[in-house]
Amino acid sequence: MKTTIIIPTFNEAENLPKMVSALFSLSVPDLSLLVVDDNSPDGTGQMAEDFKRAYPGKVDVLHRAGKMGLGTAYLEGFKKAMADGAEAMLQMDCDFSHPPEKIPEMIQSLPGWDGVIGSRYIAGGSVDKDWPLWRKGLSAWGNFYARTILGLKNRDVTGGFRLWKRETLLAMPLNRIRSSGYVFQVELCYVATRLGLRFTEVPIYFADRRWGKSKMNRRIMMEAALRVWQLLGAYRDL
Ligand SMILES: Nc1nc2c(ncn2[C@@H]2O[C@H](COP(=O)(O)OP(=O)(O)OP(=O)(O)O)[C@@H](O)[C@H]2O)c(=O)[nH]1
Ligand SMILES: [Mg+2]
Repeated sequence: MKTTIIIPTFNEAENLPKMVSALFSLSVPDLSLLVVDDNSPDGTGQMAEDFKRAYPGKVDVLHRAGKMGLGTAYLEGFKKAMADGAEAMLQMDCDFSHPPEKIPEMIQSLPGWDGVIGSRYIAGGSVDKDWPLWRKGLSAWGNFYARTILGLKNRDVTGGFRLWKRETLLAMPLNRIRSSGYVFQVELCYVATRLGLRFTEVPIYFADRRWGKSKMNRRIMMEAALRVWQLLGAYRDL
């Protein structure tokens, strides 16, 4: 199965080389990487070009003019990966919060399901053990908030470590997705659930980023809090 890992990047120069070697040391056949870089000032995009040359046919890069958010980065990434023939697409962050070593298990779990969620909130999954209580609480609260308002059955609906079958993404009206920050993950999950698509969850340990800076900010959090309510009205027809 031709599997493309899509990684959006903004200033991940410290993480990208480590990520590329972690991914290509996995024993997964037919794996390729698509980096979607938003003109990172730290040169991540150029670095990705260098990897593209070093791993011909295995690494590709989509360059965008500036920081335009996670949501559109993934939508453009999905489109390109599908045009290039991907049969499955995996979303993940570049900061090692999503453990690359879980990818084989996610791929093995895919048959019989429309997608696989790398999950912090099922038995065996967890968030960084060194996070202060408020941070653990905020993460759990955000997930509970979205699940409850939208009536979602999956346990981790805010995480961004997910494997999709090509057919699943093709069945979804991706041109209607409007979220820009990480609430994009909730919107995808909600649309898929409205369509009756089904996901299995594989437990992951979500470690805090060790290198580079977080892109989380108050605007992205506000967007998430409000957007969840908007979603209720936006997809009544599905
Ligand atoms: N292309 C692109 N990538 C982005 C953008 N914002 C974040 N990213 C990438 O998306 C992934 C997740 O971003 P993080 O900064 O880790 O955000 P987060 O995981 O929500 O926050 P932390 O828990 O603090 O790490 C990383 O690979 C980022 O480089 C963006 O606007 N454009
Ligand atoms: Mg992160």
